Amino acid sequence: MTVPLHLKGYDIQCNGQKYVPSSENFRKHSSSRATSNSVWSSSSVIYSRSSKPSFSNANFPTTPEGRTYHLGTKGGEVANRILSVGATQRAELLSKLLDPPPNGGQLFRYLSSRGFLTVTGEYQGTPISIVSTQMGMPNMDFVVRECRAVVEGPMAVVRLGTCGALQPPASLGQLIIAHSSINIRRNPDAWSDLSTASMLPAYMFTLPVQADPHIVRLLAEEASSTMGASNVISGLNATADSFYSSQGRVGGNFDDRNEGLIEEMCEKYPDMVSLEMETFHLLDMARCSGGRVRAAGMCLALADRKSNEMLEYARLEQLEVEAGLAALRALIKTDLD
Ligand code: R1P
Ligand code: URA
Repeated sequence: MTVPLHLKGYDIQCNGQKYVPSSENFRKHSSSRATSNSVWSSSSVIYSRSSKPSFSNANFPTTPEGRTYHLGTKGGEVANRILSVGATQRAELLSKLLDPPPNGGQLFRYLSSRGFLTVTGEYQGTPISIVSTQMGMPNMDFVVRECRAVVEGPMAVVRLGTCGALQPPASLGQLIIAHSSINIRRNPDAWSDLSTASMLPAYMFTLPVQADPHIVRLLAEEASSTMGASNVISGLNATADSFYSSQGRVGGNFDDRNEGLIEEMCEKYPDMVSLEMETFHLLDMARCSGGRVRAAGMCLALADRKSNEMLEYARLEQLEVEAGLAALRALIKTDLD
């Protein structure tokens, strides 16, 4: 049965049970005391530039109370199931799907001076954090390392982003789950003055890294239920170090030598379907975590790189909520033992 969901103006069609949005579900409590088993403190915190924290340990800087340098969170404020999204606006939107802690108070919110927003609450009784990762692999590096530093025990991270649809079967508006990812980077040495530079490739491709197959399976099941199976595909992702040059976007202002790059990618990797900027690094970090981080990534196809079309923004927001629900449901089912 399809049940309409209402979330602040969004009319979401979702197969299965009736969902009560957390914004209508907030319990009003006078106490803001956190119980010993809750993973976050129940007060809202905004980290402002006017407060001047002092950091020690140049190797991994933290404040005396244990706040990390860029995300600004400390132990007890981040859940071990994390939904990483690019835009802060997407984090705000999806935080409406979370419930506050059962002991009262509000969702935990922390906006760091570097612009990373962490929101912690519960989804169907399980603690979850939503973190806005912003853009690019260095920012994903901050998120994974600094969350890992303040979370106890095993951790699961799902990325929900947007991407370009590279080639069929990918198309505009689909949710594309990465079963694996490669990294494509512009090779600056190819532009050097050395006589050998012309022999160098302008773009370099890494070997693929695999997503966690258990989380991939859960994401596919949950997304098929919230979005319809025909709107969900999986395939090889490419994470680029630029939205422009290394994703084959051409323009006259720079010597990018990328005119044939899209064709090269399609020919070399017939199952490559999505192009974006973070997934590879998330999967690579998980691979290097000694089993302490399980990760997967999926993206909504916002740009069709063959037809040159872009998805309408209003449609994107509705898809973000449907895909966000799928991510939350997959995260709470992820086995972390
Ligand atoms: C580029 O516009 C950004 O959008 C994609 C890319 O990976 C990059 O971060 O993802 P998000 O929508 O999650 O930011
Ligand atoms: N994000 C990207 O990185 N590339 C696209 O084409 C669309 C969104």
